[in-house]
Amino acid sequence: MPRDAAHALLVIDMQKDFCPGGALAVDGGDAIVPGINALMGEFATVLYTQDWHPAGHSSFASSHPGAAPFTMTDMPYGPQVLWPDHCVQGSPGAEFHPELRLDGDLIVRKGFNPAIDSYSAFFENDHSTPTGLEGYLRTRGIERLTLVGLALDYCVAYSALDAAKLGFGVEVRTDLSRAIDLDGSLAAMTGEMRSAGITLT
Ligand code: VGL
Ligand code: ZN
Repeated sequence: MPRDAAHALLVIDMQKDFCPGGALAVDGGDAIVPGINALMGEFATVLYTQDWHPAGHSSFASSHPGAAPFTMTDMPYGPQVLWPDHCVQGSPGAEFHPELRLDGDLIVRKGFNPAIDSYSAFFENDHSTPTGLEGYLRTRGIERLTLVGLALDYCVAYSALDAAKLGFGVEVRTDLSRAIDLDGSLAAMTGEMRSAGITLT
């Protein structure tokens, strides 16, 4: 039995590069695929995000001479983690996990602007450039979201926080998500999500 039509499932960045063996692998990233697939059966509306960077993206450490991955830099829009090259448009690592069900409704690509990273499904990291997802959800009558996927302390958390800010009811299934946990990011983002009234399950 699907849940009510105003409640959608948002599957964040379940791509090969975020799974073991990938360029920015999250521990246990692939272990959540069967549970996510099963959960899809409970929702009438299923949406996905796909991290989708051009080669040489400004969030890649390789684009900053001398910079190591997992260090910080200052971008015009604020502090930014420098990542290993990952989810390059058209590369195998940018593909979804091969066992992920892909019979849902919409795929939102993000991170394609060379100068701005985009953790959230709603806004780029300048917190003002929209992806268009808000309009899609509102015109489809979606009022509540359940989030799953990768990574809990980056793209899942930023998406959940923006969704809550925009007035959607938000639940994050932490059992169907896995974290990168860089310098305490998991504890920090968990705290922020709780303060924002997001249900962590
Ligand atoms: C992500 C870092 C860089 C994520 C994406 O999906 O959480 N993290 N790009
Ligand atoms: Zn990325």
